[in-house]
Amino acid sequence: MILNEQIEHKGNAFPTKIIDFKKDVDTLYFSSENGVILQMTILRDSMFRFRYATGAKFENDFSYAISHDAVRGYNKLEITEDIEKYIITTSKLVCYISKTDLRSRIYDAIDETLISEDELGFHWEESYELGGNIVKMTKSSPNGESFYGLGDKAEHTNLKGKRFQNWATDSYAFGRYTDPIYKAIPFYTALQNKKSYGIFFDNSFRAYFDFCSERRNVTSFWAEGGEMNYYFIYGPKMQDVVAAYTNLTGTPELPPLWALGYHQCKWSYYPESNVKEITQKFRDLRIPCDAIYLDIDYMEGFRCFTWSKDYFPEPKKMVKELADDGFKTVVIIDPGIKIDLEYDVFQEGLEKDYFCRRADGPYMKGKVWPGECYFPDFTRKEVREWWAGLFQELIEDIGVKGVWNDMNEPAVMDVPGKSFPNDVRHDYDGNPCSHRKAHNIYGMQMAKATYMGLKKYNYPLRPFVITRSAYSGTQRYTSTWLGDNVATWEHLWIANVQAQRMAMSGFSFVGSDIGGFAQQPNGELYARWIQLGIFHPFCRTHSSGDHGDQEPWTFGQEVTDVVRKFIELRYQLLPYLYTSFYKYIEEGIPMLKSLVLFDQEDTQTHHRTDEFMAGEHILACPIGEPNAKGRRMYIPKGTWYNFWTHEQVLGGDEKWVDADLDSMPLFVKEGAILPIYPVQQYVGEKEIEQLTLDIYYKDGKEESDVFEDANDGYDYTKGRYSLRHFTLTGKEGKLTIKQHKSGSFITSYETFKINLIGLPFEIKTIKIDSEEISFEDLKLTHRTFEITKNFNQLQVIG
Ligand code: MIG
Repeated sequence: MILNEQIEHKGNAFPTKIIDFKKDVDTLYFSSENGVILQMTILRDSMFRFRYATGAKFENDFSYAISHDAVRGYNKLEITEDIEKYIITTSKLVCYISKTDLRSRIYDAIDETLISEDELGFHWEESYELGGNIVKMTKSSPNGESFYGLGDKAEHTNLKGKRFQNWATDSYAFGRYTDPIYKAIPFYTALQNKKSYGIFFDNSFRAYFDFCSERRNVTSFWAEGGEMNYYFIYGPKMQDVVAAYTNLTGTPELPPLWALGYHQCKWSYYPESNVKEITQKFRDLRIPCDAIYLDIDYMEGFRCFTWSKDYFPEPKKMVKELADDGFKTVVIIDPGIKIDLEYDVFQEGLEKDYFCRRADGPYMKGKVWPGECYFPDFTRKEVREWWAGLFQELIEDIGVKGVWNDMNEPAVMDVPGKSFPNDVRHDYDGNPCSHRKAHNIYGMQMAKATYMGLKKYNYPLRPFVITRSAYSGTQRYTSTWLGDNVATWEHLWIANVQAQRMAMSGFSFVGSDIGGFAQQPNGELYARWIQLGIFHPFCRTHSSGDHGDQEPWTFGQEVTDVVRKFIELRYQLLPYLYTSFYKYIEEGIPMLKSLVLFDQEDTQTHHRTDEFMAGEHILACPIGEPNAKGRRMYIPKGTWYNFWTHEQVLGGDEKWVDADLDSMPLFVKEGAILPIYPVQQYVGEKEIEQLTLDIYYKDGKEESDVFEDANDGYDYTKGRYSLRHFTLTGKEGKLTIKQHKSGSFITSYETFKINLIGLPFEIKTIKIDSEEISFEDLKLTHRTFEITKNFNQLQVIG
């Protein structure tokens, strides 16, 4: 490991005193005597961008991460100066820029507490061999500060005391301490004194983050090239920091609802008869499933966009038969294109000069599954359009519904570094560069090109893409899985923290290979992993072929029943899950929340790893070891209901929770209204005839939403959705639920089935919109009754 100190001694340069200041609307320029310019942009009252040039000139301002739809604008901007500093004031923050060395210091504008300050601040080292600078930033970190985020790191949720590297890497059978791995997401949040801010270091070169690992009270980040270019985002609520970052880097479209169903995968299901056997078994055993995956063996010699004539002689027919049985077919597509003059994709790529080249002109040649390959330069618009076009047959004609992009770190076999050499050239959309700069965004641009193809040929239905590699902003185009994990209990823990971490890094549509990719789980581990997986936005069992079977029925009757029970639960919770997806894309609220994100005021949450919120109202915690009859877990402050027993629990400390193999610790926040669908074997199997609302009584107020639409297509973007906003108020013998509905979509059902849970009184009267309704009309049995979906106010009176 290179120590900062060693680097510092190699000849760091620092900005000197400010000799010029200019303001251009929302952007400020501070120039130092030695030619450094700090460009500071006020994006929001709580979001500043800091960008530094050395040598008096900035690079072309280009980023793959930033969304075109990012919100911009502030209420207040005031700039003053005194003898030592410039003072920039917005309605949320006050920032000092030191006149002697450009260092910044940021305060909360309201209570004037210090939020963050540069230690050495920006400095750099010239990189003679490769050109440009190694750009560095150090900030002071007070005792007690914690750090979160940073994409897919397999470590403890709280990153304090550790150092990480961002360099997308194929990491078969990675472990808790393997770093870097598949993704490069240079965004983290910090929490100190109950206040949170975030840093997004938008630089795609190999980058490092040190969270008080080398020096106790210093956090630093640096990159091997490019500019020091970062965004400072203030909360003080961490959830607002994450939402603002998510807005800045963008959110996806709604996925088709089937994409939130259960998916089954293996490397590889083939031939066709094997695929049919698997799908048939799901239906026979009545285990819901929406998608079946084909791994690399479906192709002819691993050539992308071909089908093996032996294994899949009639793909269109097979895909149709699967579709008739409620299965969507998802296929893998890798970036490597086999060098084969008879192969049309290769020929065309060669003819049109779409493949990446080495610095001196030869093609980038690397070995992957098909053997020697060339690789498209997805950082060129023309190449992405060509790639998108290659999906026409697969999607439009054959009827494939989703595509899975693997090996896009990019991975190359049997070479040092397991990827392209640094000198490989990329267009970087008109900003030609070496692989040093393009490596971390290569997978993202491939996934984007794939997304464009699916969007075009699946229209008017929605695309579904999965990627293994990602940079910030990739969530706009695709879902993701966490790579080649292992069937061990430790990996169940890793999958849990990785998914939480991805969600707090703006990328909610994430899931692990359930059961583990390498090696084979026993039934108990598989069942416990399914229990975790059904709360992840992307829910797929996947495993490598050489370690035995991994289907829900592989491990005997007891496990099969447990797995069915939990997959059924996922299908019942689909409207809840879909609603949380909607809140994610509309408001940037992560679909999974580590407890620190849920209640940062409670310091007990700052070091928790296992418990998490799935959506707004469900608290889940997987069982993480064998032979458990339950576990201890931290229940956050507030009142909760045990999901299974409906027993009320007061949070604020650790508690033992029973959970035999057929159960798991699950709690519902009091006041929640959970929308429930009937079990279906796949999305769309049944028309929903009634929506069940499980209402968890609260003495007080709580809000819930239910989002529904046509489950696919783009009508929702034209207002054809149904968003029900419920406000529940419970007090002294009276429970009131108000419904506000927006959107013009008409749901298929006419009535709600109401289940009242935890109601502390006997029901004497029920009123809908102030009118008393007879119990007979309501079909009241105990605390369950049916009412019209169109009520404005429901009152249950004791
Ligand atoms: O070198 O396509 O992570 O999900 O099954 C292995 C075969 C290539 C790695 C992926 C995995 C996939 C496998 N792939």
